[in-house]
Amino acid sequence: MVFALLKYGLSKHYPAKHQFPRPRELKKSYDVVIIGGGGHGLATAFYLARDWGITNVAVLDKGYLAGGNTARNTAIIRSNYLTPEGVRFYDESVRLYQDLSNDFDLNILYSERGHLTLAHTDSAIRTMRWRAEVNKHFGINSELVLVDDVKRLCPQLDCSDTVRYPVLGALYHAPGSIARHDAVAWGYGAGAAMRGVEIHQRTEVIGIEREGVNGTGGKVTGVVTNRGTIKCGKVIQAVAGATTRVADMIGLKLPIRTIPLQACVSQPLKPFLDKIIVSGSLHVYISQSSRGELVMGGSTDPYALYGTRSTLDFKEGLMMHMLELFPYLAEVKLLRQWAGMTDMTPDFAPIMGETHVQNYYIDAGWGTWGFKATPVCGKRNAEMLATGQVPDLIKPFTYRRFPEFRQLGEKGAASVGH
Ligand code: PYC
Repeated sequence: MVFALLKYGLSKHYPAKHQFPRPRELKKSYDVVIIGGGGHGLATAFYLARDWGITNVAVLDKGYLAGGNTARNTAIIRSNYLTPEGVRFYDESVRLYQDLSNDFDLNILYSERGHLTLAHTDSAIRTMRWRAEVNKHFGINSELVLVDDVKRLCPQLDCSDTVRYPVLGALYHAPGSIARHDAVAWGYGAGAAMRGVEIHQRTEVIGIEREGVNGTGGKVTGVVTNRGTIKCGKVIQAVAGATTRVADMIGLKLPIRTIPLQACVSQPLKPFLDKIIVSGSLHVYISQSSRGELVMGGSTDPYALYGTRSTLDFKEGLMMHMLELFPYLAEVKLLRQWAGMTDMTPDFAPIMGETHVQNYYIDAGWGTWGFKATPVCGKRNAEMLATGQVPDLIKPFTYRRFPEFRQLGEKGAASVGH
């Protein structure tokens, strides 16, 4: 073992490739164009190539690879949702995540921690019980636990009854995990590129070409970019934070509001917190990364904005609530603060599947749950693009549910305050 490690350390030929193939000129046409080189776009390209042998694919990103919300989340993975549609969907994602390091031959630092969503009121206990029952019905490991079990599971938490909002219980979801978000993006991107997919960064989509637009959406035929126009068979957009602006190019109006979500990390500390803790009422979520940093966030900003600036207001509010749960962290320093842009839908569920334009598909409305959905989105988007059939798992997320009054009601499963 020691010699193997030494040999590996001194070798110039590491198994992991450090470079993607150099970008070339855009080709004149592709079978599939994926708009958005974040986790969902790259995962779609990966499964298209690996599972369906479709490699005449271009992934276009106006910035750099995985530089949007894939780089700006807090890397929590869970399937303890509230609606049957949500639970089934995220369950597949969790199962895919569990094998991802093997699929990539790259360690994504997947770490199963157990996830506690704290309840501080009777009505929160009722929602946790509801979630636990729906979860169990679909075979998901979740249960309602009362305060003594919360103390046992996470002795680091202040569970005394002298605080402003004493902990009454929690939804405990043992499979709740964290992973390294940039490794996930890298694994999908490298795996797709290795199989022949082209990844074009700094390639902004500025228009969509269609034919047969006669009072209908018509059919997509090409994509106009800042580097020229390309023809294509099918297009999917996966551009969290810019969804409405890209959808506008095909005249699709979506009920999405884009709202910043801020987060931060502390200086690294010795490992002391293995559970992921969420308190919707206190607007706090926290986990400790494998580097020892506390990864923390709270609630979305109170207004819609296309911006990723950090505010003092957020930091003050979050720390005030954090110290109610972990009073002994008062001297810990913050290291970094950032924001992502969340595309919020009215029912807190995503928008996926076909659009009114033939062969133009959408992957959107990820609010504050996009990272955990990355593998299932990639896998099912790829199936949809390859077969032309919308998979059952994503049918409920059609944008048509809004005009047809079939909203899903996933708000009770949000970890983030709104
Ligand atoms: O839905 O688990 C979640 C989450 C945590 C932080 C942002 N979203």
